[in-house]
Amino acid sequence: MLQRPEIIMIRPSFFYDTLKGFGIDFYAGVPDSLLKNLCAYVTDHADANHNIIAANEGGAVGLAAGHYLATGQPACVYMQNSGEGNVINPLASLTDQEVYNIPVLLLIGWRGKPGVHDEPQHVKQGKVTTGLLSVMGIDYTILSKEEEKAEAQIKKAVDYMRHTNECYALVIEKDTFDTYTLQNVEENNLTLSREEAIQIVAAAISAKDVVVSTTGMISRELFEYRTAMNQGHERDFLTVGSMGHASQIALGIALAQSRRRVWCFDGDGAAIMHMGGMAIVASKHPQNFVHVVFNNGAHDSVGGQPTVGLDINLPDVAYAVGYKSVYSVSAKDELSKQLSIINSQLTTSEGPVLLQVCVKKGNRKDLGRPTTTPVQNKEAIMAFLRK
Ligand SMILES: Cc1ncc(C[n+]2csc(CCOP(=O)(O)OP(=O)(O)O)c2C)c(N)n1
Repeated sequence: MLQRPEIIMIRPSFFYDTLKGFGIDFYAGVPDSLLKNLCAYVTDHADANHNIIAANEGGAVGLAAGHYLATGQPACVYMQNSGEGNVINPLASLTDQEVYNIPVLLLIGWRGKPGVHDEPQHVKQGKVTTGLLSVMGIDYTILSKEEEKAEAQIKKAVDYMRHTNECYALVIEKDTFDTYTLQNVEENNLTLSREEAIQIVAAAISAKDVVVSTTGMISRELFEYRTAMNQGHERDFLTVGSMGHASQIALGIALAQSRRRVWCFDGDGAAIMHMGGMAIVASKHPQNFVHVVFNNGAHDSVGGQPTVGLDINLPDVAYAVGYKSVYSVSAKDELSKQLSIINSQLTTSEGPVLLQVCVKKGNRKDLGRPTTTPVQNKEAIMAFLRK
């Protein structure tokens, strides 16, 4: 009989207990799909003050530094490799041995590893993941999928951090962590799905308008909607990477083309990641700017880990920084009504507008991915914007 090869992976409980054994029990980070099982385990087993899902990865390094100052213990910061960009500044000017010399154990999910097929936004980041660590002078290892070897690597990392007070990175390949299903699922009682909400908003915007959509499922659902409706994709800029910057891309377009409405389709995780961008949007008073935040209180695209999106009042934040009109809806008919108000108002009154659409978590299992390349997407929208 043909034997199936044994799949070797690390149990999340093993990793968590091993770190705990070495005195590391404080986690901060931004979730990643490659670290989904570990993040779920940490969420279930660390108390709320020992696992902080940060606004962005740089903030997580800040939290780790604060924890070290108060306890003398290094913390673990988890992230997708796309978060490396967000941590370079605090790694170079806060934790580095030439500045405060503070140890942090970095756990970096390696999307786009050379030789492993991945989406276009991960290819470049995958190539430079370890090179960036080297250039920053951060020692690292690729974590073994065998527990015994992984334990030895973790011990080496901890010894290194204790002796040098420097950061150390564990780079995590796909399928390193065994399955773990989150037990403490925070359900919201919302009924509208993000995909339905996206379809309603996309159907309500005029043919001249453009959309800048954010990283993850929001862009994928918008792309599928256009395909299903036999529409082209030239009006949409799908920000497949660069999480948290969609509103600034949209602002750049809105300022250059003030007679055209620009809609930003944002997620709560992304909006919070670089929330300061909202103040900059408001400071320019773009009358042609509509910021739609599909708020499910989660990083849905990478496993549904919670954000603070539904615990804070995003419309109030937008209003406080100077958005002219802010709305929040959670039902289909409310959404349609609000869109017609926004559409009628925009011709007369001032923007920017923020529309929060509270939606439930989850996505269609057979959701596809954009079939055009990022460069094709750029060329198509630039041609459309020239019209
Ligand atoms: C800088 C950076 N960190 C992390 C990621 C991984 N990532 C991709 S989508 C996503 C979640 C987005 O959440 P949200 O904006 O709330 O949208 P949702 O998926 O819930 O619709 C994350 C964390 C990334 N792409 N870039």
